[in-house]
Amino acid sequence: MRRRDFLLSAVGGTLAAFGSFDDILPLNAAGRAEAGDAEIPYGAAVKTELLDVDVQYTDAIKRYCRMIVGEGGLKWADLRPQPETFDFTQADRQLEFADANGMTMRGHTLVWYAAMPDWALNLATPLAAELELVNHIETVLDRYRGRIPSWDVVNEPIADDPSGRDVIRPSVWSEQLGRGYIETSLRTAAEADPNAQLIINDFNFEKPTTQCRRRRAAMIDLLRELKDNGVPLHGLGLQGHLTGASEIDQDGLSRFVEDVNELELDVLVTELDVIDDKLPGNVHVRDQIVASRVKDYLDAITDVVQPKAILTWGISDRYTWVPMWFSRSDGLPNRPLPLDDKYQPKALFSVLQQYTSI
Ligand code: 9MR
Repeated sequence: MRRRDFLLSAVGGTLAAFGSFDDILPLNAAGRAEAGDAEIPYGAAVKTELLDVDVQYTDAIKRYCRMIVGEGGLKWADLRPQPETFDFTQADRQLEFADANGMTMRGHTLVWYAAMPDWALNLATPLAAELELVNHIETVLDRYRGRIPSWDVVNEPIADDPSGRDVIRPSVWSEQLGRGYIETSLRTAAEADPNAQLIINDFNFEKPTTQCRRRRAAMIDLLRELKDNGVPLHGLGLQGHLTGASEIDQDGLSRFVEDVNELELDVLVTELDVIDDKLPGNVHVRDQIVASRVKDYLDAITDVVQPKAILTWGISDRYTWVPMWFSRSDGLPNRPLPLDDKYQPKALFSVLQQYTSI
């Protein structure tokens, strides 16, 4: 039963047209009590070089997070500069920080098409690719077995706009091994750390577009195939890089989460933020829209299941990936995250308080 069927959103469509929405958010304490059955652990992606260096940043992570994930560090480009080298410096530092502060750490990510060193992009045969893939997963999980409990084993496997037979995103792994690289990765991970939570992580399921409908269908097909074949897989990570200028397709998203749930897979929100390049410049207006998108998104998910974790991709607008790809044409800084660049909580923070431990 979906909560939305009997609990009408206070904000919902009101903001959709960027109309009048002054002071609808932040929501009050009553909203918090209604919205969640239990607090969902909150976490954030961290930049290794800032930990215990930028004091305000570090304090914010310590104060609000129960969980961290490295924004980098475990990606092949960081870990595998040369074929024979594993450089664990960043990931070790992140884990040490998590342990010292009573947090858990998620592992991001074992297999991705991007952030790859050249030598790995040039793996030229199926045998070479499989040997490297298996060796990589075994080596990393051997090192962190029992210490990093949850892994984005495969990141972004679905093609941007899946159609026909082109459903899997092109990568060196799919080129050499076909879609079987996903099964191989999961089976290798399960053998290397039988207790780890193994996740497939992907984005762009939430807009009211044909593309997103296709992406949801392709992901459900993939998850079903893996489950039918007895492949070890425990959940789906919804990245949640929301597009501020687009409404959330709440019905489509809820149905998708129902399908995932029926496959007995957990749901996590792994990289939440709101891309605000096309939103109005006015900061108050922008922050309200950003917050309302996240509320719509989390309502649609929590109507069906409680995610096992909700992590934002960064914590403060001071440090965010968004301007790398989505800088604003008016030159104003992006505001995608729960704290502003002075570490003050924004409307998005209040929304997260309704659902999470933040
Ligand atoms: O935020 C990350 C950025 O700092 C890196 O340069 C980039 C490439 O490694 O990856 C970004 O994080 C991405 C994540 O790993 C996967 N989902 C999309 C994220 C934002 O691009």
